[in-house]
Amino acid sequence: MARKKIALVGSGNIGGTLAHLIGLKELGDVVMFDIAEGIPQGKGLDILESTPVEGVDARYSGANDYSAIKGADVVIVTAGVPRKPGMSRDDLVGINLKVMAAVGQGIKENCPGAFVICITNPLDVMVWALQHYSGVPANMIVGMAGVLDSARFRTFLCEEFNVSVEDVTAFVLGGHGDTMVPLVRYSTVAGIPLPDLVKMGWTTQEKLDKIVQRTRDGGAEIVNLLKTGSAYYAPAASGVQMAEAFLKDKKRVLPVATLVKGGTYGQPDDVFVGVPVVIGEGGVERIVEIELNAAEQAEFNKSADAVRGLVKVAKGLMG
Ligand code: A3D
Repeated sequence: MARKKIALVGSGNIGGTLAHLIGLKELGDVVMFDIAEGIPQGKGLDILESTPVEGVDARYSGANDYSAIKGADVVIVTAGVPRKPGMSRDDLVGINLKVMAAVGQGIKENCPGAFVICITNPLDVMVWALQHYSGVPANMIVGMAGVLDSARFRTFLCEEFNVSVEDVTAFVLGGHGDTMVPLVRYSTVAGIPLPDLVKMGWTTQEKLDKIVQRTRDGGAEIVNLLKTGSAYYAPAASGVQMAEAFLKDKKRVLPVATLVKGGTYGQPDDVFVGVPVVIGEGGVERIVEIELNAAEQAEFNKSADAVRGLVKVAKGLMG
């Protein structure tokens, strides 16, 4: 059986980390693409030269021409510009929209059957734009945000409770932005929901509220520390988990940005936004619609409306 082909469109900080992790996990052969000449070729060769040390088999190549992604099984898109201190994700919409137009065309011409994972910000709007430009069916295109936001939430909860990362689960819904909705009721330590842990005296409501806010600000916290760009280790790990779920038909239940339509999650019209889904060989095989209480639904609606607002801005720019 031939190895799977994974195309990374964008070979910057996240692209390079994705390439490294994919090799370490032996998920397939990697093609790195970028408009910057020499970067995908250089990073690809560097990582290839690490494979004998690691004892993993994966081929690497780099390219500046979209024909290199022909026949890819998975495409992970990080092409574009990250934010700098003082910028919001939404400030990137104009510049990264043009990038999605080019990437979408490249996918359409070379690998329209691929499972596409978008990471470029502002996330939910870029997934919408990439689907528009690539024509990939809605079940085969997702945005990475919820896995990362949940991982940040889980990290802070592990620190608070001093328990293993393996025993903390968390759900973050909504758009990837200031309006994201960390779901406290559905987040647990070994199955015990967070509100119960407050009752058990493991933490206080006040501390929990602070953790929720830190999760919302998780991206900005890193941007302010790095000053020259945004997070890339955890975003890459999150993207790889989603790719693995598809490639190995794992049926993982993961929060991703997907097309929510037909009244699902109480939405009046179609919108790409973060909800839990099952990912397997069919891409998004099912949306998991959990019951929200009135406050959670209101927060989710606000988040979905923020995405709609930005899609409107994007449509205006597209003319
Ligand atoms: P960076 O290291 O700058 O890499 C981006 C790469 O894209 C660079 O190598 C560019 O040369 C390349 N590029 C620019 N335009 C094009 C184009 N038209 N075609 C192909 N390649 C192009 O950034 P990064 O890797 O740190 O971040 C990439 C994106 O991910 C940014 O938009 C970030 O905002 C976003 N991001 C999203 C999350 C989420 O959780 C959704 C987290 C962190 C970063």
